[in-house]
Amino acid sequence: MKKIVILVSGRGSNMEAMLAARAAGQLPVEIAAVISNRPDAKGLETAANAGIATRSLDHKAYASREDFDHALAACIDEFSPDLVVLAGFMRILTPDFVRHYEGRLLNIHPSLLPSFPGLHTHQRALDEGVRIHGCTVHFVTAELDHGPVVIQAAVPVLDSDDESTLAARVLRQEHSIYPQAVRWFAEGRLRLEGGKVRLAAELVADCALIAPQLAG
Ligand code: NHR
Ligand code: GAR
Repeated sequence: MKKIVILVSGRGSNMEAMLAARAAGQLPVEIAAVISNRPDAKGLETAANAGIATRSLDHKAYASREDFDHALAACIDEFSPDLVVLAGFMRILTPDFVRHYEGRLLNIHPSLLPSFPGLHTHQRALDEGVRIHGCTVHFVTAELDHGPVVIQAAVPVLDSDDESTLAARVLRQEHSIYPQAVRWFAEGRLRLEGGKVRLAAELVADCALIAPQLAG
């Protein structure tokens, strides 16, 4: 069975979605460890309660990004994972770190990339007035939020939305597509080849047609 290490910075609901999928027999992986750059991350507590090894490496204790990433990679590699999963991990990673995990480092980003890379994606989507928003699972490359896309889910943006209602709608989709992507990897159906995603999987859905909300 493939081994994964999950990196979190906070709440850890995407990590919980992986635990739930595993418990339901839908994610054939060994979750070797959950690691956080924030010692107080709720996700660490959740993982420890589920009997998973946890580690925390406070990025503020390191003099540079390179030093932190070096220590982080050493910590991860103690578990010799096949795949490293960023789940709400909030530190930009150095090119050396990314290269070390090439083809075995996934991220979930809360927008339909290439729209809205970076932070505060839901508020920016509202400010732009887009009608469709969503989330993206991608392989991580050195260029932030620009790696090859594995799977995306779309949600409508409603006139009544604020940042938190929109974030909640997107988050429900994150909890569905991220375990799916990790499952494909675990089953050997998903890989990065020459900088492109190769996926041997059935079509998940035909298409999503999302119209603007009717006024009134
Ligand atoms: N690293 C690389 N090289 N490439 C990517 O695609 C990465 C990455 C590290 C994290 C997740 C990403 C997201 O999905 C991710 C993708 C953090 C920031 C950020 O600005 C931006 C994007 C993402 C994660 N972080 C600030 C920093 O200075 C700190 C912000 C904070 O601590 O709240 O690192 O959105
Ligand atoms: C998720 O919405 C994830 O997509 C996003 O943060 C949230 C983490 O929630 N990630 C980023 O913004 C990365 N910069 P979680 O901790 O409950 O999984």
